[in-house]
Amino acid sequence: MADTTLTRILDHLETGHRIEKKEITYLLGLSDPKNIDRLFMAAQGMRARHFGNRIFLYGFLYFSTHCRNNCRFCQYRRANTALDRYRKNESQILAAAREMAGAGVHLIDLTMGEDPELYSSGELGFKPLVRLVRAVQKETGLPLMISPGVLPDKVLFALAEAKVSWYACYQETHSKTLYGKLRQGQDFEKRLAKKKLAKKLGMLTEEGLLTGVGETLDDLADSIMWMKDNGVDQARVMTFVPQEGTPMAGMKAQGNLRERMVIAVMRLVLQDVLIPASLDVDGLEGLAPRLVAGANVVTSIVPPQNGLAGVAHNSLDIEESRRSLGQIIPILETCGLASASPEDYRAWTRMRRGVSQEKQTG
Ligand code: SAM
Ligand code: MD0
Ligand code: SF4
Repeated sequence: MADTTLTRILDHLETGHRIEKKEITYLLGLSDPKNIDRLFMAAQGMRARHFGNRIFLYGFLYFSTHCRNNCRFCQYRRANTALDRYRKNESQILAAAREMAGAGVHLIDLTMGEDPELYSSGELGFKPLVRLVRAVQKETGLPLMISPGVLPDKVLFALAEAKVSWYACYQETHSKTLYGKLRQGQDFEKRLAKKKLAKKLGMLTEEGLLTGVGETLDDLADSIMWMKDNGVDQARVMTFVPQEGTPMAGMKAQGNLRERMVIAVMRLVLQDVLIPASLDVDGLEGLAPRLVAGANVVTSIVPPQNGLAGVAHNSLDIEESRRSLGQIIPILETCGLASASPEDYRAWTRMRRGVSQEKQTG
C-alpha cells in the first residue's frame, strides 16, 4: 500500500507549501526502497522544473594543501605529518585553470587549506590570493568560486570587489556539539558569520554537510532548515571517507545512501538551488546515483598530470583522467541529461545574484 504520509509531504512540496522540520525528518527516515525511489523521482521532477535537463560542470583546483587547522575528519589537518603537501605557484594555477576552461567547465573552484603562509600575517598575507583570483578570471573568462576557509573580513571585501562569484565554506553540521567534535578549536558562530557577510557583499554562497560523522536525522533536518532560512545558493552534502593519519581513521565507512537521500530532500525543500554530485567521494562511479537523487552540478573535475589532489580522496580517479569531461558527458546522457553551456551558467549566476540582492534590499 502506498505510504500516504509520503504522498502528502511530496504534494506539499510540489505545491509550494512551507515544509515543517518533522516532515523533513520523515523523508530522511524512509527505508522502504519503493519509497526511496519515489523520493528520488520527485527530486528529479523538481530539478527538471527549475533546470530542465541541463547540468553544470565545475573544475576543481586545490592549489595549496597546507593547513593550520586540525579538523578531525580531514587528511590535510595540521597534525598529519605523514602527508606530502604542495603549494602551487601562480603560473601552475593558471595553466591548470586554462586547461579546465579549455575542456569546457563552467566555473573554476579555487580551494586551499587555511595555509599559514597566507593566514599568519593578517589580511596582508592574502594579497597574492586577490591577485590570483583576478588573474584566473581574466585568463579563463569563467566565474570563480573560492573555498579558502575563514577569511578576515577585509579579504572577503577585496574578493567581492574583485567580482568573485562564490564563497564556499562548509559548516559540516549545524549542531554546535557535533561541530565542536569535527572542527575542533574553530569558532562555530564565526564560520557562520563569514557566509552571511559574503552574502551581504553580493557573493553567492555554498553551504555543505557531512554524513556518516555521528549526525542524527534531526541534525540533518536542522541543517536543511538553516539552508532554507539563510538563502544558500548551492547546497552540498558529502559522505565522510575515513582517512589515515586522522583521529577518525578507524570509523566505519558508510555507503552513500544517506548522502543521496539528503541530496533528494535538499532538492525538494530548497528547490531552485544548485546541488553538487561530487566526484570526490566515489569517483566517476558515484556520479549517476547522485544525479538520480536530484543533483545538478558535477564538481571536483580535476585535470590529470598537474599533481593536483582531491579532498575526500586525494587521488581517486584523477591521474586515470576519469574526472574529465570526456568521461562525464556520456554518463549525463545515460541519465537523460546534458551539459549546460557556459552562457547558461553565467546567466544563472547573474539571475541568482540579482534575486539575492533584491531580497536583501527589498
Ligand atoms: N580548508 C577549507 C575549509 O575547510 O573550508 C577549504 C577546503 S573544504 C572545501 C574541504 C571540505 O571537504 C570540508 O569542508 C569537508 O566538507 C570535505 N572533506 C574533508 N575531508 C573529508 C573526508 N575525509 N571525507 C569527506 N569529505 C571531506
Ligand atoms: C568537491 N573536492 O567539489 C571538492 C571540494 C570545495 N568547494 C569543493 C569539496 O568535491
Ligand atoms: Fe584544513 Fe579545510 Fe581540511 Fe579543515 S577541512 S583541516 S580547514 S583543509
